[in-house]
Amino acid sequence: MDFNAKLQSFTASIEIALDKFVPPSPLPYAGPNRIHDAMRYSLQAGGKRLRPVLLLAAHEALSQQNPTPDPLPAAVAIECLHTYSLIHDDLPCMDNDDLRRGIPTSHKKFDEATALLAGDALLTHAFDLLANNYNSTPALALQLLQTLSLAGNSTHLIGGQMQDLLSEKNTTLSSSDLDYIHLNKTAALVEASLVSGGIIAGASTAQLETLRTGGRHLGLAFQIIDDILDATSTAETLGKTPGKDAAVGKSTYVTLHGLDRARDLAGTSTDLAISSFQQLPDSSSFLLPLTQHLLSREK
Ligand code: GRG
Repeated sequence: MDFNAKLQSFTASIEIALDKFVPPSPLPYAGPNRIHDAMRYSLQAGGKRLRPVLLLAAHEALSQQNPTPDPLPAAVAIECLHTYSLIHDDLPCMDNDDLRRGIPTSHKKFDEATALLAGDALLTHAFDLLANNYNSTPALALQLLQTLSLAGNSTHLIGGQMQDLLSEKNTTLSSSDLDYIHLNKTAALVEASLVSGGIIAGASTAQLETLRTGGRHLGLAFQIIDDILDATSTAETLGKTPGKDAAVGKSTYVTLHGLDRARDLAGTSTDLAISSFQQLPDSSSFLLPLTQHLLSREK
C-alpha cells in the first residue's frame, strides 16, 4: 500500500472510531445535549489526527500481525485529550483565538463556560475510554492510564503550557527554556501516542524506550515546523490564526534562531526520530515515511 493510501486508511478508521467512542448527541436518555454537541463540534472539526495515527502506526510496527487488543479506543482517547488542550488553549484567558481547525473556536461557537466544560469532558472521557475498553486486561489498562496521565499532567502538558504562559513577553528566552516548553507541551503527547501503540502491541521495555526517544525527537521537530508555519503560512491553509506568538512577544524557534536555522533544527530532530524508529523490528514501518512526511507538511 502506498504512503497516502496507508495514511488515509488510518485516518478513516480513526474518524469512524471517534464517532463510535464519543457520546452521541442527542443522547438516548434525557440530558444536556449541548455538552455532547460541543465535544463533537471540536472533535469532528477535523485536524490531522497525528497522535492517533502515530498510535496506530506504532501498534502496527510492533505487533507484526499478532492478535492484540483493539488500539482504536486508545487512539480516540489520545485525540480527546489533545482536543481538550486545544479548546482550553483557545479560551480568552489563554491564547484567545477565534479560529481552530478551520472553524470558529468552541467558545465562539458556544460560549466560554460550554467550551471549558467541553474540554473538561473530553479530558475525562479519555481516561474513561482507557479504563473501560481495556479492563479485561487490567495490567494493560493500567499501563495505558499511566502513560496518558503522565503526558497530560502538571509536569508535562500542563507544566509546558504554564511555562509557556509565564514566558510571554520574554523575548530573551534561552534555547533550552524553549525546548523545555515544547518537550512538555507538544512532545509529551506525541511520545505517549507512540508508547501507547507499543504497549497495546505487547512491545518490550527496550522497544517502548525506543518509541519514547523517537517520539521526543519527532515531537520537537513537529513543534519547530509548527513555529515555521506560524511565521510563513496563512489562516486559510492552517485553519488557525498564524503569527499570534510573535504578536504577543512570545519566543519561538523562528524568533530565536531565524527561519533557516529553525529549518535545520527541524531536519536534525527528524533525522534523530528516524534513527530511533529504524531500531524497531519492522524495518518497513510506516513510522519512517510518516516522520519524513511531517517535515514537509503545509498545515
Ligand atoms: C490548555 C492544558 C493546555 C494545554 C495547551 C496544545 C496546547 C497546550 C496548545 C495549543 C497551541 C500549540 C501550538 C501547541 C503545540 C502543540 C501543537 C502544535 C498543537 C496543534 O496540533 P496539531 O497541529 O493540531 O496536530 P490538529 O488540529 O491538526 O490536531
